[in-house]
Amino acid sequence: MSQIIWAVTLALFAFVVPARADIIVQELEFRPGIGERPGVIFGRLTHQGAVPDQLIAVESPDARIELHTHELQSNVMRMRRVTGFSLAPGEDLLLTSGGHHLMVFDLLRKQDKMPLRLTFRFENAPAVTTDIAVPAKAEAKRHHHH
Ligand SMILES: [Cu+2]
Repeated sequence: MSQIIWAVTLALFAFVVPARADIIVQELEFRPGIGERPGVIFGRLTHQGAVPDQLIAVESPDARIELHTHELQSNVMRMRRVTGFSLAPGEDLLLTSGGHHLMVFDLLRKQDKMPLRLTFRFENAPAVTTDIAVPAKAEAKRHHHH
């Protein structure tokens, strides 16, 4: 009997302890674009794992999200789309003005006050899905989309 209980306990333990370390997505802020211009998302990603990881995509049912960075080209800062952001163990990845950021294209407003749903996909860590508030200004600008 005690052997059975021990086996069940072990099975539960194996199930509960995550095999992959989580990445915390926090301090998200959505700044809508003016008119038809794309919006931008800032925030902070905290990597709790022991091995390097990478943010490879951010998906949304309500918009197309691109990963962008800023780069100095001929003394001019320009935005450039990238395929991923590196996440070093124990370090935060900052999504910030003038640095790495998320660009929001083709924002679709299904109903008023609906938040923007984002799914962050990583090379190793489990995906993180979170909702981000859409400021009222964006709703007013979204009377017509094509
Ligand atoms: Cu950009």
